[in-house]
Amino acid sequence: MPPTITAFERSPDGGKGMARDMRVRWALEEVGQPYDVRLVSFKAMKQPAHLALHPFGQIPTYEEGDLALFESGAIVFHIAECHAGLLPDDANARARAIAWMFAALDTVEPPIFDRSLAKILERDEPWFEQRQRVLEDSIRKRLGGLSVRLGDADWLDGAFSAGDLLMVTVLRRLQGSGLLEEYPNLAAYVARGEARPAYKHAFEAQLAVFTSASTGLQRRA
Ligand SMILES: N[C@@H](CCC(=O)N[C@@H](CS)C(=O)NCC(=O)O)C(=O)O
Repeated sequence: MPPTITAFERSPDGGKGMARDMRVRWALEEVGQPYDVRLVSFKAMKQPAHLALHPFGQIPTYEEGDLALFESGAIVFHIAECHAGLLPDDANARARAIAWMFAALDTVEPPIFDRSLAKILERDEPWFEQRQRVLEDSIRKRLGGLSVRLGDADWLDGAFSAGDLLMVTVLRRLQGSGLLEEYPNLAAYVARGEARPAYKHAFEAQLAVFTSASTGLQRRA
């Protein structure tokens, strides 16, 4: 049986691939693992059946045999551990790739996500513009460090890894903001990630959910 992941029945982003099932789909496509997708509504995510899988009532989740996982980073890590192609064999290189996974989710994503959330929830507050500037400065600090480290390399540390996969998905949230474009090597890095066949397959699959009237199960062979 292929693993089953969960995704939004109707993604609020309208199919832009910003929801975190995108990273899991991409990882599965990179390693060539077929998978099923169970589509869940916002209401269903807060019901006991889904809460048993995900304590916070969110997507994505991952089920395979006796194993149920939540947290996109943990799921991508599990996929990378079980299949070749997303983590190097050399122990030190592997540890560094895992460090980049944490950097993406723990250091780079928070200010980027806070900015997006503030745009939705705080737009009418009198201090909105000021807070946006503060968040954008925090983002620039992260992008500056990342840009210097990447330099003119294709990927963060040698071959493409799960660290790059997560970093690209995190940086994508900045597209159209002008912030990413301030760092041409990072904009090119994101474009390189998006040009990978596995990324394209994953993107099309999540878009197909949005554009079709399907609810229930999606199968990716
Ligand atoms: N840290 C979690 C975050 C999960 C998360 O925020 N999921 C969003 C979709 S991208 C969600 O389910 N939002 C609906 C909600 O929180 O009710 C992860 O990486 O999996």
